[in-house]
Amino acid sequence: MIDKQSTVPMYVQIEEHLKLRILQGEFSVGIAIPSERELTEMFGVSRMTVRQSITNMVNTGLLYREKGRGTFVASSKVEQPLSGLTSFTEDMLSRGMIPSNILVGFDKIIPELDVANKLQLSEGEKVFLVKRIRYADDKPMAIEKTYLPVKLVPTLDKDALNGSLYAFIEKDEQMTISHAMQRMEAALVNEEDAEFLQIDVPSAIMIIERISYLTNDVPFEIVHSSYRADRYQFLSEIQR
Ligand code: 16G
Repeated sequence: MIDKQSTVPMYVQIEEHLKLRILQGEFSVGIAIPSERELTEMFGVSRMTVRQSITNMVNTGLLYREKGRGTFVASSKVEQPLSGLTSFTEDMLSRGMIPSNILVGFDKIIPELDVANKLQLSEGEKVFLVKRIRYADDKPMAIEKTYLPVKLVPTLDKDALNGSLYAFIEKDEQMTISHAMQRMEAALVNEEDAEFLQIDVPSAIMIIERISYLTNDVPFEIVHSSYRADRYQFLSEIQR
């Protein structure tokens, strides 16, 4: 299968071979490809060569690694439009995926000045600081750190946060979510978040900061989200 005399490097030949088998459906989405050891035997090359091929395919998004489980064929990424003010729950349900959360932090704190200013709070006013890992079909997609003024959502509790925050605000609290401002930037994941997202360090993530407002321009949340770059693609329509 591998031509060791060829001018095409062996790791490239292995990549081509694996890509072909993915294309032919022999290795399908979510299915583990053979282990590094098996591939090493299969191709009669060194483990380093196999590792280089796999790493390249992980970097281009064709494969993904799960700690302790193996390397899998990646599904095409979630396409996230940047035009609508939707919630994670709505986004996943609309794609036929099942959303779930793990609440890893829920505190009532006096926020730092920057957060207090953005939420238009006076000195000493408290916020809920919520940290959730967001899953789609039991796969980690994103981490969200959310600040919400306590005075706006005093009854917020763990039950509400295990479901949809936006549903709690709109249905239970009968408030109207109106608009938001978002900024995005690329980053490398840190150790702690890599654990939560089940990715290696360093992997790319997309960070989004969203400030969302109720009607009358009342800010009700600041969210710092870290999205897995291998699971997301962001889409916007532009006009000339
Ligand atoms: C989205 C929003 C986040 C919001 C959350 C509510 C971005 C960048 N973030 O993830 O601001 O708090 O949805 O989701 O889009 P939920 O209603 O499912 O809890």
